Amino acid sequence: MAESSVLHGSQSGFRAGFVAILGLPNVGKSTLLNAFLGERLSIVTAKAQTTQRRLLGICSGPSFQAVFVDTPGLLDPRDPLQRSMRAEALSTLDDADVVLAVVDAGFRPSIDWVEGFRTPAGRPALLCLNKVDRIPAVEAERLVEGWSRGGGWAGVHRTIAHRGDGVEALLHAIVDFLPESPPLFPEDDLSDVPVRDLVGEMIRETCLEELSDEVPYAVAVRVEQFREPAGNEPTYIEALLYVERESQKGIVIGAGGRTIRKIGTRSREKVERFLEQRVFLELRVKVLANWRRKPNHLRLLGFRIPAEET
Ligand SMILES: Nc1nc2c(ncn2[C@@H]2O[C@H](COP(=O)(O)OP(=O)(O)OP(=O)(O)O)[C@@H](O)[C@H]2O)c(=O)[nH]1
Ligand SMILES: [Mg+2]
Repeated sequence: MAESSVLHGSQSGFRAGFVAILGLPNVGKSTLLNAFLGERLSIVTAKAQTTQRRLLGICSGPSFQAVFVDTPGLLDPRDPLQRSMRAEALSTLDDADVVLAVVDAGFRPSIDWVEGFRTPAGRPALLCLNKVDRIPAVEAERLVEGWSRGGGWAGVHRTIAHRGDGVEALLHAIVDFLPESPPLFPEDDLSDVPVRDLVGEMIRETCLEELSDEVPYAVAVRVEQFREPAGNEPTYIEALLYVERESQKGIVIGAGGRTIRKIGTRSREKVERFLEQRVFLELRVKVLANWRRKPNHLRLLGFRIPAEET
């Protein structure tokens, strides 16, 4: 921080700040973050509640640094894990310089929900209508016009996040509302999340893709070992997959170990692409009874527990 102030302190007009990305589950928040960065940093799946913790994605340009904070989708929590997820999402409002509220055009979100959302922030909030490929163009236009007329919003934008449509314009609009400030992070940094945790997330993403119903939600991943390559050897990564019950352990392993092998192969391919290195990935499955309901277990797995539950 001190170093970057010295490096950039004399540059006037540089803008930097935190941008909280908030919205209901599955609206495309993580896809948007990745589109801003041009990098597949945050995990994305077709299933709701993919993101469980906040994740910084640092987007640095010649005259700005937008520090995006991807958050878990806001929902009415049903268990301690979901309470942790909601608290984590809402806590990002405290530090946000700009709020980016994302809604899914396909759900024709009501104006009440959209308006209620903006209230707690008290700082510039932009509204992003994502997935506009799912509704006729005239309807998207009508929604954007209606919400823009309502005032209040610092801007209303349309995007198709997975294709990158509208993302550049949205980024420019966000940067206009960032405060004048030197960069907050070194400009080469992509995130504040350690690489081993990003690897854990890639494994969890694969579990969400390969397992069905409630099972993938009962999987928590912890990377136990991460050894940089020595000479020609691949990077060695060992991860534990925690499930809540013996029966789930059987499902994750699959007949003759087929499922866990597939999860392992697909995860390894993702990690190799991300690290641009050869990887040896070892997965083990362990039962941590009802971890989603137990604050102590959640803490062990690195989740923050809201103050009222400690
Ligand atoms: N058709 C369409 N699909 C999209 C668009 N943006 C994202 N998606 C898809 O929507 C699904 C959810 O995307 P995510 O980025 O994981 O959504 P999220 O809001 O981060 O979800 P949670 O982390 O569960 O809160 C994925 O299958 C994406 O590929 C879009 O503009 N159009
Ligand atoms: Mg997400």
